[in-house]
Amino acid sequence: MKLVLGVIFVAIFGYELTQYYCSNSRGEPLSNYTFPDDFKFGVATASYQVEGAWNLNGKGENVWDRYTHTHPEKIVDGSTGDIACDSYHKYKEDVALCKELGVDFYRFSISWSRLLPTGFISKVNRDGSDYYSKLIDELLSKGIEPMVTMFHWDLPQPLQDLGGWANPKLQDYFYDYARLLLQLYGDRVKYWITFNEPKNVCRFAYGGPLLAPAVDSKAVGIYECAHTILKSHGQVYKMYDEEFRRSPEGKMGISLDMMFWMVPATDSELDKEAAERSLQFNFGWFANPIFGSGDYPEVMKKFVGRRSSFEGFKQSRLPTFSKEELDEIKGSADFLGLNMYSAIEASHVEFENSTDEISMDVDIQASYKFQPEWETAASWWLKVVPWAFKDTLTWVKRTYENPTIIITENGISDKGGNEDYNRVKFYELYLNAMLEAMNEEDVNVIGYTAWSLIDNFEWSDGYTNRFGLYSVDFESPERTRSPKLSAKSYKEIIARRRLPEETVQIPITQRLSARLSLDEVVPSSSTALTHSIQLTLILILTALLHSIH
Ligand code: GBH
Repeated sequence: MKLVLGVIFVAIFGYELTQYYCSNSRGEPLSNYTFPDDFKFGVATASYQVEGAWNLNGKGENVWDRYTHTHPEKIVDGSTGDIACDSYHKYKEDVALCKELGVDFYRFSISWSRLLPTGFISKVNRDGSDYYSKLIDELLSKGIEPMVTMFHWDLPQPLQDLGGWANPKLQDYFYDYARLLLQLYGDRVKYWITFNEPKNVCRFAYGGPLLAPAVDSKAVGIYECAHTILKSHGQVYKMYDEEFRRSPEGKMGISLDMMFWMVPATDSELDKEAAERSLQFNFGWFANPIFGSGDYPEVMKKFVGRRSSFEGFKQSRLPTFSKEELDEIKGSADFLGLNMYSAIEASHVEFENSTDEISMDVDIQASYKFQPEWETAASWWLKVVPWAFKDTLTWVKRTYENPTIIITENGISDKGGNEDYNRVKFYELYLNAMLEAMNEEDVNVIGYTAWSLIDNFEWSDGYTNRFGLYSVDFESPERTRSPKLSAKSYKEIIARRRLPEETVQIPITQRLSARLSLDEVVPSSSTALTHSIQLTLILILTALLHSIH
């Protein structure tokens, strides 16, 4: 009896232990597609999230400096990017990590106010221009291509004081800044991204309290912001194309986000339309003018127009482009940068006659919820839905006539630690879905970027949610970087140019639904069941073993 029980005991515990210690034991099968030889891999960061040195050597104040200093309560842990990962001083270490991973390119962004402390072209901060010059040279000397984002959310405060992106004048100031970047670095940088996720800038920084400067203008400012950004992008692309493109390899694009792939809640026509409409309002808003027919999506014009007139506006709250502007914006990109993350379910909402709220949310006429069985990352909005990546890519290909796509961000958050099995698995599953889209749907993806190289300041989540392939010790003045399991697995994928045959097996103690507190996650019922059965068995066995003694 004792022996039998002992064997069962060892079987259950032993199984768990092997899962924990043998990182080689694998789970679900992956496709055996390989990455094309010329496929490029990279990693990404953004200036405010990693640089620190917020007021050193002539840097000016930006909206994130102002926001975190004056509204610590808006940041989950009350933190700031004052020091962050201290990449301003440790950029050589960051480049060394890129080298260790074997990536082809490093995507980083330039801090506008480090270069132009006032935001305007009249005063260039020499220290700032040197800093990025050194970073670029360091990358090139290690055989890594720089991919530069001109604007990743840290707008100079003096420009915000004029209304920020809701002010059409910003187009001129962005033009001056972009021109300077092209003059300074155009000879060495082949990949340019004008804007990172303009939708999130407009929706969250001008339409509510989630990103700095948290202007609350969710019916008007939100659309004006997008309008200025689209015009700015078009104008800068034209300048690049006409004056700065050094070789056919020189490329400029924009990074648009699929924060949520939209899944119709039911099979009804109305819900299907609500999902498509939501894609158009969130993605088509920027993609259709640049990559599509060349204006805001028809469905946006219709819905915002109808709602605006119902509210008493003489003109639609959705602005209109002139013919020249439309021409300049249409086709103004050599590639579509896609930031891929999560998915959500969309349902139709009837036109609301009785609400006082005027907002883009009301305009869209859709409501959203997550499917309870989707696993969640540490960030509430980030659900692990790999097939959404394949569906997104297929939809983007069909909707925008097969554009050249670079995945400029993809990644998952957790609460930290270097044994990040969930991240290893996330990358395996998402890369697998991407390979399926490339091979089964002929989607033209030429590069992929993991977000992020290192743990960093995750906007209003501060340092509570971590996305890095390398961890950063934020307690230590050294901001010591160390590799997580995911760094090793990403490195191996890049070197072998293929995925392992099966996904990594996640130790039970590390599984997403097991690790997060209940209010953060609804555990998937099957995992919860397995856990409770296993636990009960272990308890019964322990009791039995005791009683035998
Ligand atoms: C990207 O945004 C950003 O480009 C990058 O800087 C960021 O670190 C990364 O992804 C991970 O978030 O919705 O309440 O959390 C992805 C979408 C939009 C998610 C802004 C976080 C902040 C407010 N992000 N959002 S909230």
